[in-house]
Amino acid sequence: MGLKGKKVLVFGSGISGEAAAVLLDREGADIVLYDGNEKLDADRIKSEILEKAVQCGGHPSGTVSVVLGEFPERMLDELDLTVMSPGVPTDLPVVEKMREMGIPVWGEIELAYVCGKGDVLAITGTNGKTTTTSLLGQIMKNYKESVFVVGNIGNPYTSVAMDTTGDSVIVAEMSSFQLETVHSFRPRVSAILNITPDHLNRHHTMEAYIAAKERIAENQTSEDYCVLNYEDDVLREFGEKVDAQVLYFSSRRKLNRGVYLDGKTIICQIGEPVSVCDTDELQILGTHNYENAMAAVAMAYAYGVPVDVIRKTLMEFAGVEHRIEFVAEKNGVAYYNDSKGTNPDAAIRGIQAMNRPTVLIGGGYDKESAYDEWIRAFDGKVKKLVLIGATREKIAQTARSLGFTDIVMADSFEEAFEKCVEYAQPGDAVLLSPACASWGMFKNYEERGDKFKELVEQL
Ligand code: UMA
Repeated sequence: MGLKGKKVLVFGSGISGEAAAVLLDREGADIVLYDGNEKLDADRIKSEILEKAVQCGGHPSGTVSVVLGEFPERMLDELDLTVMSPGVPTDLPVVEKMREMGIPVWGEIELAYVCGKGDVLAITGTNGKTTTTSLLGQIMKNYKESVFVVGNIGNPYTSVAMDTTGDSVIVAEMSSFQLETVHSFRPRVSAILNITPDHLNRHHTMEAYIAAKERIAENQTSEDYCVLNYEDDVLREFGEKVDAQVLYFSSRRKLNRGVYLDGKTIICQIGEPVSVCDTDELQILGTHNYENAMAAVAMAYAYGVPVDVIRKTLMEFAGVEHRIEFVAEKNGVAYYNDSKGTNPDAAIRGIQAMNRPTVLIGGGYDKESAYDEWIRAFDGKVKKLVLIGATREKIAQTARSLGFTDIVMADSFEEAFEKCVEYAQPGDAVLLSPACASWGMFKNYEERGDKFKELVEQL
């Protein structure tokens, strides 16, 4: 679809919505940016978009309008396209109505893909996406000139789409929210790292969540590659169904074709087996991180990156912020920021990485997760659980029913931190790994992690 002169509604004015509006402006579309939050400042949003469009070398058309609050239903008749922000549910009645009226509903990823050029390497999965995306982005930067790392990692794909050329590589972290609204999106190499329950309040069922994740490969053909975790039953089965060439990775067994751990050595066997490096040469720790590394190896190798470049980058890579990040040791207590532990499965990995008695901050926004597996993973390591946010009562109930009673409630993040300082003894760890999203108390997990680090620094 040519976008020039088309009436396009952008739904949501967070970072994706604003970047999508800038891109659409540069494409010459007639844009209505809509956000349900009536407290936002429409004039500020509009001038930001026009300013960014100019900075990006565009010629703003001036046809950007910003609508806040109640959805302007009368506008539906005029729309040629709607572009959804990832956080906006795709089953809202008004979105259903758009579909019924035949208005195409794209996500901002689809828009960027249609407007951009180059090869896309896309990663999804419940956990490990950001680490794998960062690592693969680093490998690609050590191999090619024009590389963009985008998506759920916090950098909208739409913000770079116009800068891509046929020679660019786009390394994209994709959430299930973003995958719900792709149509022609076709990565050259895709990967699904693992699938465990998350975001069930949005997708309602595990089946729908899995189906969203699997859309990453829906347009791939036998010229493309799809990298999957052999140890995940859902993904192993999915490998039988995809049209792309499947490459598995495994931390538990040798594979005939794929990337696997042989003792401590990462072997890439796509053709002749090649030894990539040993896990003790990596700076990132834990089996889950070795799996992330293997997925990145498989993706890079499938794309044609020489093993030397992959090996060198793997050994240089120091991990990502907010993911089991060591902050500082204060008065003999080690402080770890795992604010990216936004679901129980991710938070289990946070606990597993601790090797000291741990005071743990948990709780936050309610995504309708179950917390029993996470509590079971405490495994005698957690000496006190400090709970915050909307989920605190639910978590406390689950914990008590499983016999864990060392629980304290806090009314604010600062109070939770103070309690941790009070309970932690020299030799202990304080871990922020809440098993919940930050929403309701913070804008995002980065803001929560930054606050934690600020409080540690102030000690
Ligand atoms: N809004 C409405 N109506 C609604 C819901 C939201 O108008 O029914 C409006 C809100 O008022 C707000 C805007 O939509 O102004 C927010 O849009 P958004 O939630 O899509 O947020 P963005 O700032 O655009 O950030 C999004 C991703 N956010 C979500 O998926 C919730 C970011 O992922 C992503 O980095 C960014 O696009 C760039 O692509 C964050 C995230 O938490 C990190 N992702 C989830 C996760 O990792 O678990 C999926």
